[in-house]
Amino acid sequence: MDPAQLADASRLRTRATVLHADADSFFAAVEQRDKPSLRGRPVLVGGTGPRGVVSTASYEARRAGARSAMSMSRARRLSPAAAVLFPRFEAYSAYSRLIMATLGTLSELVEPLSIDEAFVDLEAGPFADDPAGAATDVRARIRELTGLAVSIGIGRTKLVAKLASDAGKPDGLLVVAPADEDDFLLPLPVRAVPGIGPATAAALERLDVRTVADLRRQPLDILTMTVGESSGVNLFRLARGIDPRPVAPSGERKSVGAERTFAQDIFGTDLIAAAVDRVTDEALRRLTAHGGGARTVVAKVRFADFTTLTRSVTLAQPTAEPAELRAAAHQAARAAGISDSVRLLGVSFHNLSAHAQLTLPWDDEADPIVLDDPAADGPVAFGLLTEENARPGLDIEHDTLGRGWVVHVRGREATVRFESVDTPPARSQVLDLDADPLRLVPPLHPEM
Ligand code: TTP
Ligand code: MG
Repeated sequence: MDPAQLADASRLRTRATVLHADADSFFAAVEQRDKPSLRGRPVLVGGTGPRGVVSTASYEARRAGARSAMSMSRARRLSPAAAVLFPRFEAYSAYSRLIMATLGTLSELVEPLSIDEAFVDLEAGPFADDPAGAATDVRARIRELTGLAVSIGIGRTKLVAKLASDAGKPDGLLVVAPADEDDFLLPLPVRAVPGIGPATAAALERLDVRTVADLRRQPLDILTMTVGESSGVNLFRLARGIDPRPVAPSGERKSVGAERTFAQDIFGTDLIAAAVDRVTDEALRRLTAHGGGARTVVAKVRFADFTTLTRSVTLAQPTAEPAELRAAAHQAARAAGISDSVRLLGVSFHNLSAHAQLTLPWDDEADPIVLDDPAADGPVAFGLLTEENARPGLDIEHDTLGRGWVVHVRGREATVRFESVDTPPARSQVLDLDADPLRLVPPLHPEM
């Protein structure tokens, strides 16, 4: 490959009109919004069981060192004052829809990347001449509508826009003009570049490459020898700020998958693994027919007693790579803790992306994220609150005392706070569930 041709940036747009928006500490910020007594306090959202993992930490808890993907027990030790909450995916989806709809007023071309993150192509809307004004305005409107802070970065490419929104966090807006791109990119550590995971970063470190400037000094053939042909080419281009990926809204389709009910219940690790493989084959065939890749793989398991469980694995980036998706399907199935007889197995792909083929080939280094399933069959059933179904943070309602949320339940004694998005902060109070039954209820949706 000809390095001069690869370094040719003439196909890139000339104005900084790619916008990247990412909500700050999203799950925790939604919790602080919906639970006024937690505003300004450290909050950890994630698995609340003994082996739980942190989904996200509020900035107050991050100051104490708590981070996404850390074990909840470690995060609690670092931030002992933190409120620890079980995720309420329904609430996060509702806030996400409002954020995405508001971004949609800037341009027809909005590409959601995750629940709280999207690219917007301002060239396709009326604000191409005033990206900073559009960003200031949209941040204010999202703040007004949802109470949430969204950081925005703007650049000539997806690469620069994403790095700029990271650099501006929290509650930031950073526009990187084409003339300032090198000043912005060159000092950044290569680890900050999306797609460069720990293994690639370690390989680069052996070449004494720590910053984007170091990376730019490496000849193409050294890079391809170090990390392989296609990754090397990608690194060579990214080091020069060359990233021609278009903002590409994903299609209508939300998921593809397959499921199978067995004539006879199956059990045993080997049989179940073989069944996961067969169902995954079918799901992969449908994904290939649909085109593109997926970021989330959901395994659905129905046991002989008809209880149904779903578990999902979300990868750091969308992929169309069958081996990666298959590994994620097995991981999700294992996370469902299959031990009993199984009646039905399903595997489906979500967070579909038309452009997974453009993701960087070294993406597989990032650890996948395992979440309790946000979709159907989740662990939350609405009905009367008991010690068994109680999870800290869930919404409850009392006939006369109104709406609030669960702090904890011991036996028939429930500690709750009666507050919601537009009430003053409430003190916690203890109720006897026999005298004062509480209903678990779905979250209130924020309105447009
Ligand atoms: P992020 O945007 O990566 O993180 P964040 O919004 O919490 O914080 P910030 O952007 O300010 O750095 O992820 C969005 C949400 O996705 C996050 O609030 C929780 C969820 N998530 C997980 O469940 N597990 C994870 O490992 C990560 C990184 C995020
Ligand atoms: Mg975020």
